[in-house]
Amino acid sequence: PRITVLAGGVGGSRFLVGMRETVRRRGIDRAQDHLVAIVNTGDDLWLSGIRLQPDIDSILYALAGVNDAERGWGRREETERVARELRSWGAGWPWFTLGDLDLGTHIARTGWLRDGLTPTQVVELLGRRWDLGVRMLPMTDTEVDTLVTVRDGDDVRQLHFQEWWTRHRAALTPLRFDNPGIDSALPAPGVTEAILDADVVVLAPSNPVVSIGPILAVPGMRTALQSTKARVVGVSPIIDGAVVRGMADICLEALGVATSADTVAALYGARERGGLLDAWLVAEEDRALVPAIREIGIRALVAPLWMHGGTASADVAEAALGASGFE
Ligand code: GDP
Ligand code: FO1
Ligand code: CA
Repeated sequence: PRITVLAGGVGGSRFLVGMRETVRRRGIDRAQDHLVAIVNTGDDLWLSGIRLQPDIDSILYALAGVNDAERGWGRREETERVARELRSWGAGWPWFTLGDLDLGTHIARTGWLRDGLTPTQVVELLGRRWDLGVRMLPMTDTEVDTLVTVRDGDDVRQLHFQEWWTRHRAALTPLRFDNPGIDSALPAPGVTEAILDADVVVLAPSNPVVSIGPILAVPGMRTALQSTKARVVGVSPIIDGAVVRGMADICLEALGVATSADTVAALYGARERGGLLDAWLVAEEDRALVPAIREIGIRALVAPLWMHGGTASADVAEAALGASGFE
């Protein structure tokens, strides 16, 4: 099978670990020949002259088994000696910690970029260290930021997504999210083909606004999803009216979308009616929403959606494959 997954950080990496397992269960050794991840780069940033790619790194570390699963980002057994030095220098953001091991990744990446490699080539190099079993592609090689417009008392101002989330813990009410310049970004090499040539395309249970949103905003992406012969299956990041973790609920509110598995399905829309989804997986807790989702024109299926651990993630991935009609 050729499986292409659109993914952000935590939800994306948990799902990809499961999907890799389902591919390997089918007796396939080189899972990376069958499984492509198109990864959000909207929350990438420059800090102290270093290029960070939070969602790429979350997926990289999780597939390599070196991630801090509890915290949800960065490396396991991390130390922070360099971060303390940076704080003493007043360099970077004092509320944004670059771990020592994580910095190794950022320095390698930044060096390769300065040598003239494209982000796609850099991601390919990062992926070579471990047997990831997934081919990672950044959504675009164009640098795009995610900016959040917030209301701050009587003021309206714009700040970087990382500042809004990591520094303010989403406490400032967001009015909108923007990716300036994304209208002139191009899909990274291989991205359009990965969608058009797939047997199955999955929208991972990632943040619909700041992870899947930027991927879909890259010009050509929606057209590719609408014209692929593959079934497009989405997995709900919302269970029982709540996020599993993170701030997708607050992001959705800015779009005027309720935090519910059916409203997120409606946000993506039915492929047969100009939207993106053929099928949508919801948790047992959301069984009552199935008729409403079918009403929108999307095949709704109840599936296990809790991805706590590799086996649980594989069950979710199996359900997504099942929903695609491709076993
Ligand atoms: P980020 O870039 O690290 O914020 O991660 P993503 O955008 O990939 O994923 C964030 C989303 O993952 C959140 O909206 C969560 O609700 C969702 N998520 C995390 N764990 C699970 C899980 O076990 N099951 C499901 N269905 N969604 C999950
Ligand atoms: N999240 C935090 O809450 N605090 C941090 O200091 C922090 C540092 C950090 C460094 C590199 C990296 O790749 C991710 C990092 N994150 C940190 C996670 C990140 O801000 C977000 O959770 C995701 O980007 C959300 O989409
Ligand atoms: Ca992210």
